Amino acid sequence: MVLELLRVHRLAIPLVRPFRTSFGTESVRDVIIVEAITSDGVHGWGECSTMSWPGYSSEYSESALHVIRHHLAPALAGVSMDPDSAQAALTPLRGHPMAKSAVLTALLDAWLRARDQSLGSFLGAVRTEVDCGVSVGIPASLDALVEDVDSYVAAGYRRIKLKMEPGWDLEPVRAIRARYPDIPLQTDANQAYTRDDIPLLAQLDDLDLLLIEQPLPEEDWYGHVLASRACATPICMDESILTVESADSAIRLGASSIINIKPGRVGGYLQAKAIHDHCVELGAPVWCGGMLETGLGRAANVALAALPGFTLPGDTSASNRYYREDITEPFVLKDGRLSVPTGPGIGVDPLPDVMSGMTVAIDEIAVNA
Ligand code: OSB
Ligand code: MG
Repeated sequence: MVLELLRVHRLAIPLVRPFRTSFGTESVRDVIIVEAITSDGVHGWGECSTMSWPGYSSEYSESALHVIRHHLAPALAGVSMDPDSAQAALTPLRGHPMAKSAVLTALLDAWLRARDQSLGSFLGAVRTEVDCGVSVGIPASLDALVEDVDSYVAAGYRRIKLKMEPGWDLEPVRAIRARYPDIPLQTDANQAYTRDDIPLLAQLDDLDLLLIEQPLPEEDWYGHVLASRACATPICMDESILTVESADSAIRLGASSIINIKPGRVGGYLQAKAIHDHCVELGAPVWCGGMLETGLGRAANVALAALPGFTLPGDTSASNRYYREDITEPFVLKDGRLSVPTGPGIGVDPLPDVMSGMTVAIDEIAVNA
């Protein structure tokens, strides 16, 4: 079995409500889906978690399309499809983890489908369902926030994450904590603060938060150490964690006592599993982050979140938190949990009509034709 073709689909999918973070607002998900087609006619799927602009990290959708066509696909010519060989073929190319993750996941999905093995079983899942949290964007007002959070609590989410930024921090988080004294609650700043703001972050200590996610810039390791020393609330890095080594450094330096693992950000599911395994060895809890995935990306994330070290609820929300119509059968929350797919590979397929209705461009790249 060899990889014959990569078909790269670019979709535009409206979000149910605009998602505002400290780095910008997204109203339509600009998402790239990689379809790997093998010589045996097996199709595998991988989702790229880039956004349309380099706000979360330096990658964005156009950069991913470019690097897939001009660098990743050529690097796979003559390479075996087994997951370690495919990953090794891309390792000499620096950066671009989200583009790599999309391609490697499509290959892995095809490889697992050919062996009739699920991604969950391949990765070492120990759960059949996972606890789900929800990430709540920055709304227009405090009233709008309360309305959003009420709806998510009513839907059964097991943890609420509030996006924050300077000017939108103590007051909204206090309001939600006062309204829901017992709900597991955390915040995410997406790098919006500086070292000067650490005393303000420490004022969140009396709100019994699970963690504060990425308060400072990606490169500010010492700043996160200072924040960790000043705050009783655990600091959890997201954007800074790109490899096993960065996770190891974060924990050993005391920059981050909990790690957010996003497969896209770390270059795929093998890397995500390696970071998980290392964090388990060091005794650091991990949880599965998200990037507003469609059902394709969500299926794989839910499989990852079923590994034993994922002891905190992930940003693995149901399809209807993001999309009126998902491109797979919808993931539905039951008692605050999603079921881990059991079918071969990622265990779900795109609905062809729905997907083609949302497609804005397709690029086909011959690899081993
Ligand atoms: O920082 O975790 C983040 C979405 C897009 C980019 C970055 C982040 C997020 C989220 C949403 O918080 C997670 C999700 O529900 O998929
Ligand atoms: Mg984050």
